This record gives sequence, structure tokens and C-alpha cells, in this order.
Amino acid sequence: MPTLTRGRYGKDNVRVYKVHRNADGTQTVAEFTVSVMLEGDISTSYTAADNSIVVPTDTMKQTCFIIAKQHNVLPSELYAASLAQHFIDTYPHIHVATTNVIQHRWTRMTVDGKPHPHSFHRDGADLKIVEAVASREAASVSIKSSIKDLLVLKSTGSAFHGFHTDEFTILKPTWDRILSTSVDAAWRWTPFKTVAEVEANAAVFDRAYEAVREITMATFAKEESPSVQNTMYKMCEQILEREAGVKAVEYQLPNKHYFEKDLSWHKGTKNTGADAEVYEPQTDPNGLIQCTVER
Ligand code: AZA
Repeated sequence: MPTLTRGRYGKDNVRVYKVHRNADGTQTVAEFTVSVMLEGDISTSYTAADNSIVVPTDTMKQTCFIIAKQHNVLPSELYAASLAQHFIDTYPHIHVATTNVIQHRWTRMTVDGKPHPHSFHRDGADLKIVEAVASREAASVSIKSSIKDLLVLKSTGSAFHGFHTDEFTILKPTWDRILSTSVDAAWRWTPFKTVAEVEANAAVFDRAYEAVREITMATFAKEESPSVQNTMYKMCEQILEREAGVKAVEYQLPNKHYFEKDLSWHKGTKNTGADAEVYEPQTDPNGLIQCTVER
């Protein structure tokens, strides 16, 4: 007899925007794409068509708006946690609620040398993403904050040599290469007992986000990188040192290759080694380097 071993369901891609009208006349905006997934005593909805226990996914979508209206949505850790905890508090048969809040960048414009009170621009494709998991059994909210798709490139200051070689190796060691990657970095917080505790840490979440961006870019730029592996480990070390509430850091870095082009076929043009100026960016395949570093 078949057995339902796992079932969870929810609403994905809920678009939410909120404006905050500040006392000084300026406005602050936030735009999110949200997902909610619920787990609990819901197996008979799958096996016996019992819809009485199904909180409709449309109700989850409406909840995204109501919680956004009732609570601060910034930092997004607070919105994700408030939303997840709502489902645990409201529905006794729901035991785990997972929310994923993707925050789209809206950075205040500088106009005539001054921050504009209500105009914003997208100054990068990178996203801040927060996952919150509210658990009835653990009586806690676990939060993972992250940055995704932060595209960076350095034109020198990166090497890769001394690697293992065998009869399958054709890669040449290099002491000077282009390094480019799209940064996915995540940092897991020591779980919080309540949403109130999350709210009390609001400033810490913002500070950590800025610290991760700053550490990632400064380390990438300043370090003479011997490998992606070592450079990402150094980023993790610094984040753990800087933020006491962070228990683990994860990085995923694709190594976006730029290949030298031999142009000697054209009138003996020198374009390799120290003469290399024109390269061919590769879309695929790419190296993919991942790590998790815990306290
Ligand atoms: N790490 C690097 O930084 N560069 C590489 C690798 C690697 O594992 N493999 N090829 N090139």
C-alpha cells in the first residue's frame, strides 16, 4: 500500500509592495515576492479528499497583504518571521510554516545632490532573500538571510596554480587571471524564541546585510586570490567574527570563466600572456564552488 511520506503546500510568487510615510515627509518603499509553504496534519487532504483541513492558498496570499499592513515589513527578516508565525498561531493543525521573502532593490535617488524624498531606482540586480521557518514543536523561528545574484569581476589580482594534475589535466596554472562570479551568500541566525525577539533585533539584521555586502566586495577586491575556495572561506570567517548572532555562513560562487584568445592568426597579433587584452567570456560550463562555515 502506498504511503504519503511528505506533503506540504502553499502560495508562491505573491507580489507585495508597501510604502511607509515617514513623519519628516519622506517615504520609504519595499517590494517583495513572497512564498508561503505549510506542513502539519494535512495528510487526509491528499489521501481522502478532506478539504476541511485545507487553508486555501488564496487565504495564504491574502494573509501576506494583511500581515504587511499590520506589521513593519522592514527589515524583511521581521516580515518573513511575522508571516510564518501567524500560520502557527492561527491554525492548530499546521506545525511548520516556511516563508520566503525576496526583496527587490529600490534605492533612494540622489537628485541635485540630495536624497529624494519619494523617488527610487534599481541600482543592482542582486536580491535580498529571507527564509523564515516557524515550528510549533521547536517553539522557535529559524531565519536564514541571503544575498543572491551580486555580479562582480576583477581584472587582475587572482591566481590559480599548484592544483592536482594527472593524465586528464590540460588546464595551465595561472598567476594572473580574471575572476568573476555571481555571489550567493547566506547567513543563518541562532533561532529566535518569538517574533518579538526578531523585532528587537531589527537593527542587527540591517547591519549584518550591509556587513556581508561590504565584506564580500572588499575581500573580493583587495585580496590576491589564490582560489575561489580560499577567498570565499575568508569571507565566511569575517562574517562570523563580525556578527555574533550568525551561527553559519554559506557561499555559492560560480567561477565565470574568461578565456584568452589567441589572435596570432591575424598578422601575428599578440594577445596571450602578458599581451592579453581581448578575452572571450564563457556562458557555460562554469566552475561551481560551495561552502558552509559554522561557528
Ligand atoms: N578553483 C578555482 O578558483 N579555480 C579553478 C578551479 C577551482 O577549483 N578549478 N579550475 N579553476
